[in-house]
Amino acid sequence: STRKKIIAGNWKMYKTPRESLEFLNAFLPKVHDHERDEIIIFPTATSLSTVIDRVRGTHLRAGAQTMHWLNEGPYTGQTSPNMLTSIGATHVLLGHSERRLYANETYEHVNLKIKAAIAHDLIPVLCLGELLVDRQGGFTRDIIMAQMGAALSNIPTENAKQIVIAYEPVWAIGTGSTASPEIANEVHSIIRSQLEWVFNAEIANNTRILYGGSVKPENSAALLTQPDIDGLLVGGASLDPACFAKIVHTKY
Ligand code: G2H
Repeated sequence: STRKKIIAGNWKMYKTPRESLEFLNAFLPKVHDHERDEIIIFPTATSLSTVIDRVRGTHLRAGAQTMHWLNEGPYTGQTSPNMLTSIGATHVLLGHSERRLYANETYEHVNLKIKAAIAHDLIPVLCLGELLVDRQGGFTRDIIMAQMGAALSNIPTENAKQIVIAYEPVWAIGTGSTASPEIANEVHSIIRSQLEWVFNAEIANNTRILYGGSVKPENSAALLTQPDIDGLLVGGASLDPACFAKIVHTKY
C-alpha cells in the first residue's frame, strides 16, 4: 500500500523538559535521515513546547496526549485546541484507554474533540481498544464498532482524511503481552472495513491504523509487516532513545 507508516511515542506522565531534551539530543542524530516513516512524539503537557521547539526544522512532529474541545472557558486543568496550535503542536491523541479509565473520557467527548481537532487543523489520533473481558467474551468486534460509531459520528467525509487511528487492546497495554500480529491485524481490518462503511473506500484505503500495546524492538517487525498495520504507538519503549530509534529503524 502507499500509506506512509507512522511511528509515534506516547510518553504518558514521564519526562520533565530537561529529560525530554536529553532524549532528543540522543535520539535526533539517530533518526535525522529517516524519511521512510512519520515520527511523532506525544510528551506530557509541561514538556510539549520544549519538544516542539527542539524538533523545529526536523521531520519530527509533536502533539498533546489529550485536549478539551472548546477554545477557552472555566475548565480547570484543561488545554484547548487553540492553545495547542499556538505553540506549534500538529497532532493530538484522543480517547487513550488511560484517559477513559482514569479521566472519564467517553467516546462522546472524543467525538467533540475530533471535530475540534479538525476545525483547528490538528491531526487527531483516535485510540480504540477492547478490555480483556470484552475479548474473552467474544465482543471485540462489537466494542470496536461501538467506539468508532460514537467517536466518528457526524464527521463529514471530506474531513475524515486527516484522522489517524490507533488500535490498542487494553489487555496488551504496559502488560508485556502484545497482541499477536495476526490478532492485531484482524482487528485492524475490521476497523478498515468500518471506515469504508462510515465514510468510503478511499478513506478506508488511505487511513493509517497504528497498533499500540507493549510494542518493543523485538516485535515491531512482525507487527509492521501485517497488511493492515500502518505504524506503531509506543509507550514504555519510546522513553529510551536507543530503544525507540531501533523501533523506528525496524526492517520490513
Ligand atoms: C499503549 C502504549 C502506548 P505501552 O498505551 O500508547 O503503551 O507500549 O507501554 O504498552
